[in-house]
Amino acid sequence: MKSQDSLFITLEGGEGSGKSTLARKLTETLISLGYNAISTREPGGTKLGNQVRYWLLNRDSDVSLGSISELLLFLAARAQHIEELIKPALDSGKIVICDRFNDSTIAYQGIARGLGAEIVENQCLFACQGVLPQLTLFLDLDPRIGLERTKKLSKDSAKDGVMDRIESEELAFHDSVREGLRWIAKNNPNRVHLIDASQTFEEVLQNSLEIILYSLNR
Ligand code: Z5A
Repeated sequence: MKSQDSLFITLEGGEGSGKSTLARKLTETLISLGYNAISTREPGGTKLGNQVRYWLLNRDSDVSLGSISELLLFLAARAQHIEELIKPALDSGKIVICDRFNDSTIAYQGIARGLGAEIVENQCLFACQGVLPQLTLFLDLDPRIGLERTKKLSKDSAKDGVMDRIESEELAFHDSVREGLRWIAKNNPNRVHLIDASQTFEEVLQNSLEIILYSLNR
């Protein structure tokens, strides 16, 4: 195992942009190169996170949710995720790759749901208590392509093309998420690296690895 400093990496992008596949492959590759790396996702990563995930995403759940409750549930799951998993892993020198984090909350709840980017960013900062990503890979993709990939994936996995509560929002909502993520990338050029997710998966993986290895060896 290489001696290394911890690194907190987040993956952001719309539905079907390839984040989960990339998180898996990056973790495997970094481990094969001798790094101590783990991957996790939001909402999720803890028992509370997985329960909150069910309420937030399952279309069959009979829990009704307004935009503010939705925001606070994402943040409750995040606070627990940081305390229970992310911070201990970073404190022990690991590379943590997290599929979605604060930028999703700012883009989905702050911008697309209309709660306000600044107020949501401040709420995120409160929930994170100083544990913030050093590097973010933003997989930028037209939502039309991403949603097609997701539909195909759910068909292939015998879910009969059923989309979750947020996936099934209007296309305009997903366009607004993409614009939001682009705006965040433009305002955080040192942290956020935009990757063209319409490339082949191998190209996306290669671009991502170059950015991470550069960051680790700096
Ligand atoms: N959300 C929120 O509103 N606020 C928040 O604060 C947070 C989240 C944290 C989480 O859903 C939902 O919660 C999400 C945002 C919201 N909204 N929705 N819906 P999730 O975790 O279930 O799903 P997701 O994050 O949207 O991911 P996804 O739909 O599973 O997509 P993905 O992870 O980006 O893609 P993938 O599963 O890796 O790939 C999809 C398919 O495309 C698969 O068959 C791959 O093999 C294929 N693929 C991947 N890359 C490529 C390339 N380059 N070319 C061709 N095909 C590819």
